[in-house]
Amino acid sequence: MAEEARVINRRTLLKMMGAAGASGTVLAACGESFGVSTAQAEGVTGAGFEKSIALATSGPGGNPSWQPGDTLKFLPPEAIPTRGRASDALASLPKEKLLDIYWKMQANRQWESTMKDLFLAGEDGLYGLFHAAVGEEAIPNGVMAALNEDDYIACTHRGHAHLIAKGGDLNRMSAEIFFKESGYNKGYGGSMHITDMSKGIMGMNGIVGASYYMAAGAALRAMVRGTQQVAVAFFGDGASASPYYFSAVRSATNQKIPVIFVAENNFQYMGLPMARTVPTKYIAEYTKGLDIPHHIVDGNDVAAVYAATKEAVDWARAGNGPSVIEGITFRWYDHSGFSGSRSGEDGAFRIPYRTDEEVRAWMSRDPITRYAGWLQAKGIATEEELTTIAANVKEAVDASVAFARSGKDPTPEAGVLNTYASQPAVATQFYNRRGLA
Ligand SMILES: Cc1ncc(C[n+]2csc(CCOP(=O)(O)OP(=O)(O)O)c2C)c(N)n1
Repeated sequence: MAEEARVINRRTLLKMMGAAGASGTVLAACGESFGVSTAQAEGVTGAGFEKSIALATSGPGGNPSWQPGDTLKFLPPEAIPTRGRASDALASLPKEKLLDIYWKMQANRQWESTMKDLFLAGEDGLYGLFHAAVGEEAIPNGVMAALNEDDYIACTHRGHAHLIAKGGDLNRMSAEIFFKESGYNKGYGGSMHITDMSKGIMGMNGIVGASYYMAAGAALRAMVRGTQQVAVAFFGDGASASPYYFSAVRSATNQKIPVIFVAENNFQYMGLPMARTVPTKYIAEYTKGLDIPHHIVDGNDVAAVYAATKEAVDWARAGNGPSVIEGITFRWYDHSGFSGSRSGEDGAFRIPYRTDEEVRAWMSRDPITRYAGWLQAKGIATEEELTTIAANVKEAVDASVAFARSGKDPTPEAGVLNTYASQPAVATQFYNRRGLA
């Protein structure tokens, strides 16, 4: 039954996306990623779909010099443009803040790794999509270290690390993943809708490319009110293909809106290597024609990300408008879920659109290990202090799982809460129309 259900879900998803007008590349990415054969796809969306799969995965287009495994060209780190005084900029922060960054990076890693183990063990109540950002922790934490608490962020579907780095609550996050009433969205949203406006977190988002205008809108509001707040739009290399990206950066430049566009370039667009989706070497090259700062940084180095963000934040608060930051990084797991991975072990292997060699190479550039080394080399923390922090995080993560497990399931009646149907007049109309009143 499980396999049959999965096939139906894939087909339904593709059908829905086809109906919603998703582009050929997006559909092809889905088809490829979900392992749907072209014959199945043909039945779902017609001949155009089959063609688009073929084009997106093996036809001309994209950047033909790119192939799976080519991210190794970005290694060693010297190949990535570096920022001279990045390390000094980070070191100027107080020790308490630097250790808080370490706590949050550990929490990103341990929370998602724990969820992975629970998913793999078939934990009751855990289902739905889960996009792990393990391996990418330096970008959210470098960015957030340069923001104030009341600044805004608009996250992606791969946003757990954004939430934790901006101060999201582990208990409420775990409870939401378990679909419990005590979760951030009262158990009705799951991973991709977690939002915490009290912390400026405008939410994770299942709509790829939605962050641009959410962040630009929040930043425009701040600009009009003169509050000095800035907003950050996180997005992936795949999302950079959206036409909304160009128009948002253009509009923000035109109106000097204090928004920062942060590309988390992990080279992977669902089941497609960046080879097929990005026509240039760097995403930050797309908008170079606009007279705004573009920073390309080693996205596995918190110091580099922090320094670039600090410059972008200062630039925005001074009334100069947007910046683009591209962090070069790599996700250790599959697009969604945990195929190719094992309980208690890091990374996912034998995934068709990347090579195990490159996964291992990127894992050897682990942003957390590197940050721990930096803290010790600078004499900011001892190994013992860092071990204690990691142990404290483990306790907090375990406690969040216990909190989630002990939570109540939402009632079916609560399904209409906060919707028009919860307003009596609207609800009556709704039920009348269906002959249910
Ligand atoms: C508008 C829209 N199109 C397609 C999808 C399906 N989809 C979900 S994630 C994803 C890939 C996004 O890739 P990228 O932006 O590189 O981010 P990453 O997953 O690598 O973090 C796609 C195509 C979607 N959710 N929304």
